[in-house]
Amino acid sequence: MWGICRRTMVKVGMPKPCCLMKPCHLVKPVSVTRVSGRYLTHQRGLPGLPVPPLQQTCERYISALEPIVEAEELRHAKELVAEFQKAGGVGERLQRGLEARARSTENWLSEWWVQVAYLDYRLPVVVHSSPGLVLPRMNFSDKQGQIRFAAKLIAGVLDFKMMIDNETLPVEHMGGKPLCMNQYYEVLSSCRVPGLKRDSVVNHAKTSSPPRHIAVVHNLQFYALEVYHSDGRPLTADEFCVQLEKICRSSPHSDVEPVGILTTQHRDAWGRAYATLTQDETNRESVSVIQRSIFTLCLDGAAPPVADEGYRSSAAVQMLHGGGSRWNSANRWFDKTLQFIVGVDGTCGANYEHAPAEGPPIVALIDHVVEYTRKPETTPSPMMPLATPQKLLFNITPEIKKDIEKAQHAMNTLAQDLEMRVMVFGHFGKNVPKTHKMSPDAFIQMALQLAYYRMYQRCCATYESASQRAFRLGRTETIRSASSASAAFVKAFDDPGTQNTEKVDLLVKAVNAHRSYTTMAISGQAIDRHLLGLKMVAVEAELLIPDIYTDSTYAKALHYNLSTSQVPSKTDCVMCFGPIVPDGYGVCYNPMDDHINFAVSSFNACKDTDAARLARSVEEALLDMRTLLDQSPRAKL
Ligand code: COA
Ligand code: HC5
Repeated sequence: MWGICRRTMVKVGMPKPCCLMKPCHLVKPVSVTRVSGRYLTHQRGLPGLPVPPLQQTCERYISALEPIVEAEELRHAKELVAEFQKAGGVGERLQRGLEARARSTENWLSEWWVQVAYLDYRLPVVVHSSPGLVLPRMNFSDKQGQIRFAAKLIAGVLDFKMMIDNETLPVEHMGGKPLCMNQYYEVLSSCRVPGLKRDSVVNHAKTSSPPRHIAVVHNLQFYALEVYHSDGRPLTADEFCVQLEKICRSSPHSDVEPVGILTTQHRDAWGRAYATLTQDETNRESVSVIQRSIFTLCLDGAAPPVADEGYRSSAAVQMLHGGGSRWNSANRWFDKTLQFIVGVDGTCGANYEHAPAEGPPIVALIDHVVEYTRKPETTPSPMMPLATPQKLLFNITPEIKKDIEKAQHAMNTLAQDLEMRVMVFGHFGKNVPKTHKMSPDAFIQMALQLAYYRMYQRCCATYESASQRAFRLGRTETIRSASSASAAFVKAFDDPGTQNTEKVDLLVKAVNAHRSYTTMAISGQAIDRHLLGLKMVAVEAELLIPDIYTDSTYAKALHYNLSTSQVPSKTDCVMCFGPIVPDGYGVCYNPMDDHINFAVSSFNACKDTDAARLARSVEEALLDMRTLLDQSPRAKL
C-alpha cells in the first residue's frame, strides 16, 4: 500500500491506468449506510474535504522532497513541477477536474481511496494491510476461562452495537471539531470479498434483514451463532457461555481442511480460489454465512511457547497473522472486517480488515468491550432453551485442497519473514514532552527520525497517518515526518561540534514543523491525497499521466521506509502492522500518560532492516532527547 509491491516490484498505491479506465460495476465502494435520523443530520453538518490550491501543493511537494532526495533529483523534480503547474498547463486542467468532482460528490477522495489503497491492492491483507491489536493479558489460562471471557466479549460488542443501531453513539471531536462518524457504521456486519482483479466490500447491516449471528471459529471449524433471541434481546453472557461450550465440544482438534487459510493469500490467488470454492453450493452458503456475520470470534488454540519478555511480541504476531498454518493462521477469516481473537492462555485481541475503517473507531469499540467485560457479573438469569449453533460445512475438492496447500505454504513463508518487536517504553509517556511544552506526537516522531538516522546516516520518506474525519467521509492524509527541520535536528544531535542549546533549538523547530504539518494534514491542506486526486483525474479522463508522477523522485517520495501511526486507546493495548515496503519498518505506537507502547515490524528477507534494533534505537533516542531537554535551561520555555 502506498509503496512498492514486494513481489512484482511495481508501484502500487497508484493503480495501473488500465484498471481504472472503465468503472467496474462489481465494486461496491464503502458507502454511507445510515440514511436517517440523528446520524444524517450530523453528517450533513460536516464540511466537505477541500481541494487545496495547486500552487500550494506544488511548493509543499518540493519542500517535502528536500530532506529525502539528492540535489540533482531535487533540481529535476523542480523542473517537472514548474512545467506541471504553469499557467494553462496540465496541472490546472486536472485541478479544475478535481474541483468539479468535489462539487458533485460527498467526498472527492473517499471512493478512490478505498479502491486505490485497499481494494486494488493485491498483496495479502494479512501483514500487508490488516492491523492487529493486542489487549492486556487477561486473567485466565484454560478453556473454561477462554469461553467465559469470549462470552462476555460478545455481549460487550452487542452492547456497543446497540449504540450504533440506535444512532446514540456520542459524536467524537478533535481539536473542538466534530468528526465524521460514518466508519462506525461500516465495521460490523461487513466483509471484503475477493475478486479476480479487484476486491469489494459488502456491508450487510443495512439490508432488509440485517444479520443476527456471529461466526465462531474453533479448531479451524466455522459456526454460525445466533446472538439474539426471537424477541430481539441479545443472549446473556451466560447464554453465550453455554453456546460456546457446545461449539467447542463439537469441534475437537482433528484433521479438518483449514479453509480459513485461503483468506491469507495474495488477492489474485484468493480471487481465483474463491471462484473455485464457491462453485459448490454448500461452500457458497457457508462462505456467505461468514460474510454476513456481525463479526468473527476466533477461539484460538495454543500459540508457540515464549519466555515472558517475548510475550507481547508473540501476542502481536498472533493478532497480526496467527503464527502460520501450524498455529492459528487458519483459525481466521481475514476478509472479515472485525475478528476478535481469544487464546487459551489469556491472550486476547483483534485483527481487522482495513478497507472500511481506520483504527480509532475499532479501538473505541474495543475500549468499550474491555470496559464491559470488567463489569462485575450479574446474577444468572433463567436460561432459555437455545438452538445448537450451526456448523458451516465445506466440500473440499482436490482442486481446493491444492489451493489450501499453496496458501499454507505462502502463509508460512510470510510468517517466517515478519519480524515483530513490541517495546513498552516505560521511562515516560506524554507527560515529559508536555512539561516541555511540546506536542507528544511530534516528540515521538522526532525520536523515530533520530533513531532511523542513527542507524542509516540518512533520512527516509516517513508516513504518519493523520485523520481527515473532520470532513464528511474523511479517512486519512499523510504527515510527512521527515522535514528539512527534522533533518537539521537529527544531523546535529550527535555532532560533538554542536552546543546543547543549539540542539534544543533545532529540536523545538523540528517539533514545531511537525505540528504545523499535522495541522495542514488534518485540515485537508497537505499534499499526498491532493496529488493522488490530480493523478486520478488524469487516469479517469484517459489523459497522459504527467511526468511528475512517472519521475523516479515521486516513487522515492512514496517509498516509505518508515510507515508509522499513532493510535491511542484507553485500554493499555498494543497495535501493530507490517512494513509497506520490503526494506521498511511498520511502527505503531500508543502513547499513554507515563509510558508508550510501540510495535515495530520489519521483513527478515531484507538484510538492512531489523525491528528489534530500531526499537532499541527509538528507546535510546527518546531517552537522549529527554536528557538533552533536562540539561538545557532553554527547554523550560
Ligand atoms: N504543550 C503541551 N501539551 C501539548 C502540546 C504542547 N505544545 N501539544 C499537544 N499537547 C497535548 C494535547 O493537548 C493532547 O493532550 P491530551 O493528552 O490531554 O489529549 C496531547 O498533548 C496529545 O497531543 P499530540 O501529541 O500533539 O497529538 P494529537 O493528539 O494531536 O495527535 C495525530 C496527532 C496526528 C496523531 C492526530 O491528529 C490524528 O490525526 N490521529 C488519528 C491518526 C489515525 O487515524 N491513526 C490510525 C490510522 S488507521
Ligand atoms: C489498530 C491500529 C491500526 C492502525 C492502522 C493504520 O495506521 O493504518 C494506516 C491507514 C492510513 O490510511 O494511514 C496505514 N498504515 C498502516 C500504512 C500506516
